[in-house]
Amino acid sequence: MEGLKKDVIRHVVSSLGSDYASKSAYNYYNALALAVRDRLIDNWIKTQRSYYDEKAKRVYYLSLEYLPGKSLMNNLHCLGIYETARKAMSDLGFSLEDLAEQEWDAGLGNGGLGRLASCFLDSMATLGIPGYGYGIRYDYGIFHQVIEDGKQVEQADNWMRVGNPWAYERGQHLFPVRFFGEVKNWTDEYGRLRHTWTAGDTVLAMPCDMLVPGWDNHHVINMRLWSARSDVEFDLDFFNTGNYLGAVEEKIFDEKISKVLYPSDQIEEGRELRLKQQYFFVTATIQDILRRFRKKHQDMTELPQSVAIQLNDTHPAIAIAELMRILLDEDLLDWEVAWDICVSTFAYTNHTILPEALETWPVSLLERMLPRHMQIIYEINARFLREVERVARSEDCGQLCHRDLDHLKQRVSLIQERPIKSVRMAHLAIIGSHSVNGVAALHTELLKARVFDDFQRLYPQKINNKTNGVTPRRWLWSANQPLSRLIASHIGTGFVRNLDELTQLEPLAADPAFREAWRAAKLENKQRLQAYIKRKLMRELHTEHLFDVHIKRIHEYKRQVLNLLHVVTAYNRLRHGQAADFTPRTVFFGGKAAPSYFMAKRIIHAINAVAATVNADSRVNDKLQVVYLPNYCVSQAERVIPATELSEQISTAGMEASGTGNMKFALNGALTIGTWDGATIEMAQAIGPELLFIFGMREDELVSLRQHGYNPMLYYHGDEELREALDMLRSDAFSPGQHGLFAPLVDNLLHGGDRFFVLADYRQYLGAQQDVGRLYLDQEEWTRRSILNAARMGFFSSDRAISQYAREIWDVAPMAGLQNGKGA
Ligand code: RUG
Repeated sequence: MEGLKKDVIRHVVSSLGSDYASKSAYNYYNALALAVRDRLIDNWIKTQRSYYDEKAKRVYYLSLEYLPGKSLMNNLHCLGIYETARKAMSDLGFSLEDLAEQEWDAGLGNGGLGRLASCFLDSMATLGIPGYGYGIRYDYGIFHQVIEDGKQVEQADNWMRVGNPWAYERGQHLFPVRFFGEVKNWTDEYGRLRHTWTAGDTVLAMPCDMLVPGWDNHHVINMRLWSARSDVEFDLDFFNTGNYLGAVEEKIFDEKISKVLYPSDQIEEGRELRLKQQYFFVTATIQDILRRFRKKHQDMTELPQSVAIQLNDTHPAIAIAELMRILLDEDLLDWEVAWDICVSTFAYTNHTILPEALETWPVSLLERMLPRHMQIIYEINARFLREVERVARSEDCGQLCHRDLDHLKQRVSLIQERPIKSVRMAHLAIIGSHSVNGVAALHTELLKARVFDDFQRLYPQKINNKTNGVTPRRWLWSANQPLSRLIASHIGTGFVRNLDELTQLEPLAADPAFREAWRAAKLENKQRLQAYIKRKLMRELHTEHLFDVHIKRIHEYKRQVLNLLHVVTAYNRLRHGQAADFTPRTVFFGGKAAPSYFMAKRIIHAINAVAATVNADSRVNDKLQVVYLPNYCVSQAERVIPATELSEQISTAGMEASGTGNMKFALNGALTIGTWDGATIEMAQAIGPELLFIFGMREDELVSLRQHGYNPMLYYHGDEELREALDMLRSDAFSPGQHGLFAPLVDNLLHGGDRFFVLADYRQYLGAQQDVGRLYLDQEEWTRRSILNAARMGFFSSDRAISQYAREIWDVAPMAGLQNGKGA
């Protein structure tokens, strides 16, 4: 402890240039972070060296998004120095918890996809997999959400303003990134046509490394994030003519590439700068990967034995064309050889079946910005379509009908002709990869049967499932110390590394004393949340209420509106005196809406309007409260999830690819009210469906309902309570003086086809909520189920997911000496 204290003081003085006696929390947080980083860097260097020494096959995880959140607590726990740090900082006059608050969330992602990437890096580090995360170091992460007059207002997330003590910026290792320009043809000595791309503009990519430690194993992996730097400090011509601003303009323009994260989620914006970001990140990453590979290899055909590249969604899919370009134009390999290398190296994870989220890029844009890549994509397509023809005509192509060949070719082509001629990035990713995986069992089945059915017939082995998982280090141990300590006191701490060990809790569910202790841990977390809400929102929570929580991105398919209709119905019952047996509850909502997503923003407004009415109504507000948690982010989730008793996972069946919040809640002992969707299905199967509140129509039932003509008006006319709730929303009951403010929401349901079947599931949802209320009154039974939920979550560890990727996709083994946890 004395060593840590000394290091902290030294950093306050020599790294931060401050007086250690000034006792600024900001300085002491930074100094502590630097002292922790010092303890990571040696192991990071040793880890990187060991990869070379052991000629390890490396995994590169390419993701345009990460959501690490805050690093301090997690890193202290991983290093096993949490208690030491707590005492050291207390000696120095600080509470560790307060210091941790000084850190800004690294919000370099939109939601589940980015958080999954961060969980995966944590698991690679813990399992000893030689892995690297690659991404972009956005200067501005996901916007900061404030709620003003009930509406979302976006503010810039200037997370770098106060510096980032965790990152090493490596200004000496810059990689050139080229755009635009032209392609020249030439003939090589064997008479083969070759191509050289002479680019118009060049930008530089600077690596910023953030260290990701494993759990108690000395294995520290790297998350390398690229930051754009101009290759001109200033233009001398301008400078000489006295035009200083002109001289720096180009520099500012170039550095714009990594300025800001695109805040869309499941809605592709298709903007030129976004494509620039994708290529910027991909080419710098591929250059870095090949630089490392070439240190030990001359023969490029050995690449797939040494390197596995996982594409997190289609965002980095242009990497396939980029690697082909390098192999063809720089290494001068033949097409077939280069293509084999690519396909054997790349693997692609799909995260959605929503058509509006499947990326396409206009051919005209690609031709201008990346002319050589567009040529390569055309060539990949031509060869692929010839192959499709061959397979379709072959005897063994069971279901493929060659009479339908033209249609088939149009459907699978990399190029879509309408509405504008574009490249389908998902098709590029599928064709250029040896593995395509979905993220939960149902999602993968839908990929095979619906979205990519043609590809499933063409390549029956390619599409596979890897159900998502979450890291128990952050989402149980670090976020929920009261519960973790209780668990550890009964079954030891092995569960942090091997989550299956939680099954040892099962017999304890029958022990009243253990149940009481379990409830006490939950209460402690509820009180902690109460204090937080009081501080942030100046609201008093009732901790004896059932805490019912719906936090995730705001999207129509996630059906926050269904939850809101339940709230309005409960409100009506209470004020009409029809709810004598109502179990008091506080309903929490939280989440960000994409700034361009009108309906999602209106949903936020409606939730806040209903909250204002309900909370102000003294007839009901001792029994029903609604809280909107502004600026939902990783660190907020770490506070809210441990305090949650009911987890809302109510997406339209078939629409949520997996969900990972669902796993975090159950792991922390919340019971789930949910639809038969995403990974909630597998959770119900692992836990026992009777221990969750499952309701609603299933995916195949919805398909058939749609086919037979779904008429939401029938539900409206046939259900008095539903009608009352919708009419209130449409009128000014929640928006005094602003008649019709929420009419777009209601009209969308009643006259817009209710694409997400809110009305079809309303009555069943109400029934399930009634079951929830009833069960909550029986605290012994509730607690028993809560314990069993947590005890059966072992499968949903990201360690299990990463082990499957490593074995079944990457063919990568953990580093010797690390399999059992402890490092050398
Ligand atoms: O919506 C999905 C979630 O269901 C899933 O759990 C998560 C991680 O796999 O990815 C989310 N997602 C999908 N985020 N962006 C997309 C589409 O690009």
